[in-house]
Amino acid sequence: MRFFSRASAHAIARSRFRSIEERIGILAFSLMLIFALSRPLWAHEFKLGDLEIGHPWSREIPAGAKVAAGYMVINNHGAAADRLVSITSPIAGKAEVHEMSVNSEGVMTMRPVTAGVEIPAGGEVALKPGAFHIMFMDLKEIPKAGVKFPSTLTFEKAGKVDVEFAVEAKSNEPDHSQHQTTGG
Ligand SMILES: [Cu+2]
Repeated sequence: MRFFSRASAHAIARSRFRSIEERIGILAFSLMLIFALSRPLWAHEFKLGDLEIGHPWSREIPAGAKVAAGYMVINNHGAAADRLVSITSPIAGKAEVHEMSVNSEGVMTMRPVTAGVEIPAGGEVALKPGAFHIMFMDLKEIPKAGVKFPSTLTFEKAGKVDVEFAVEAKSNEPDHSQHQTTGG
């Protein structure tokens, strides 16, 4: 009995000691897991010099639609501003950078951004629904959810970079139907 209790006390002490290391391990593992789960599995990014292009994506378009939109987040870690000036893709005869905004009558409008999108030094620009976006026109191929299509971005200073747009299924996010009615 005495031996037993001493042995179990020893076991408890040892397991308590071990659990500290284990806890650290579990904590580290949990943090990794949380980090992994907080980023969508399909998240992907591309680098070009000081520029970082995060998760280019496009939403699946309804049957009969003639244009598709592209979105991404561009970070500029450099000390000088750069500009996204043009974009091409084998799936589209033509691609433009567009800007969406609400006019004085409260109507959503969009127009091509001829001078390109400035990515400020140390800054970030999000191309997203309702704001700047890429418009893929004269589609040769209809982007299907779950696939990725290639595209080349050209920046004024950094030059060209090949990226892939991940096509996502339609969701409840604000849609891009404005383009279907105005034709891009
Ligand atoms: Cu557009």
